Amino acid sequence: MIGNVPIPLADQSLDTMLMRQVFSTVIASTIIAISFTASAAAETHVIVQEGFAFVPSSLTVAPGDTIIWQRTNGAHTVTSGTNCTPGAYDGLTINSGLNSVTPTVEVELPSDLAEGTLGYFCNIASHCESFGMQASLTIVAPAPCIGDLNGDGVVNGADLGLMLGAWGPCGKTACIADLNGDGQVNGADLGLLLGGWGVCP
Ligand SMILES: [Ca+2]
Ligand SMILES: [Ca+2]
Ligand SMILES: [Cu+2]
Repeated sequence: MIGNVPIPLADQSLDTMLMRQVFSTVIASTIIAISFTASAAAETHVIVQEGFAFVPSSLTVAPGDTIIWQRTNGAHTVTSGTNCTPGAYDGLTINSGLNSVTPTVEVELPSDLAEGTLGYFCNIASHCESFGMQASLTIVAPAPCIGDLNGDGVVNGADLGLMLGAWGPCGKTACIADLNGDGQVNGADLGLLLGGWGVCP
């Protein structure tokens, strides 16, 4: 019976199938991880126009976040600038009506937007000058979370698995597990990952 070849052959092909399955799972996870890394940290914030005010009037956000302004009533604008004067912030200009035709203004902040204070106001008549209809966004870049390869806010076994799956020289595709950017996924990167183990700061 042991000399009967079909059994080992069947086992071998099963092993091969399993290996292929594991391999494609690793590839799929890596692709998912790349797309998650790009967007996982981004949040959406809603600011509501109430009378001659934007609520909340100050809000801390991160580059890459999406800001949504919602109208309650009247005709207003969302216009970047300070002291009721239109202007750009780090190359970003916002200027949109916030009225019955455009009751919602949505802006995705550039992922490389500089840290600082992005002022904006309503540029209708004297809403800003007379009624103080101005507000601001405080732009603060989040602390990097080295080793969080899948972008879920924690460095754990899932990230370790991704790193081990990408072990060795980087290919032509994105090499997200190459934490120190030297073109190799090896012990140096593993050390960085383990050093950041746990919940992201
Ligand atoms: Ca993670
Ligand atoms: Ca490396
Ligand atoms: Cu207004």
